[in-house]
Amino acid sequence: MITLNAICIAALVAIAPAIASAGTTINVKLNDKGDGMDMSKMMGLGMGMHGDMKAAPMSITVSNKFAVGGKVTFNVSNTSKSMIHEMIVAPIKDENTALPYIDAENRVDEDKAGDLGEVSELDPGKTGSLTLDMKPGKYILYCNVPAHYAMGMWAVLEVK
Ligand SMILES: [Cu+2]
Repeated sequence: MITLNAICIAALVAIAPAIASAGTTINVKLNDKGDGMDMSKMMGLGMGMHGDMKAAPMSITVSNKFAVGGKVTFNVSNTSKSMIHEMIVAPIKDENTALPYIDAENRVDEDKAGDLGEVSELDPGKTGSLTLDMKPGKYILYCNVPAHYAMGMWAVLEVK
């Protein structure tokens, strides 16, 4: 019995760290409403821009808005039929403060916002993944193809 117990304990000790380090997996979808969208009227929908998000022609949806601190894996899928999208991860203070923006280029200033990692420029229908070691805090996932962020392509993730 002692031997059996010892074997069981050894097995548990071996398995436990594997479970603890598996981390959180988040499925991320990069979405748009297709070629028929009227893009000209759909700006001002970035974080903290106070636009009507229900009207957003583009979006990022996440399977989970919370993750556990440590390893976080993002499995990213571009659901678009016609457009390139990407996912960039940056830390944020809160959900109401606008990200630094380059108006002339119609996109977020990635350097000022702080780029923790990205799955860049996925063709329509393609997938990619990214694993980050994340500390507790709030983060934004956004697409920085020109104008996409302001058309609603962002989501907030909280790491606890
Ligand atoms: Cu995009």
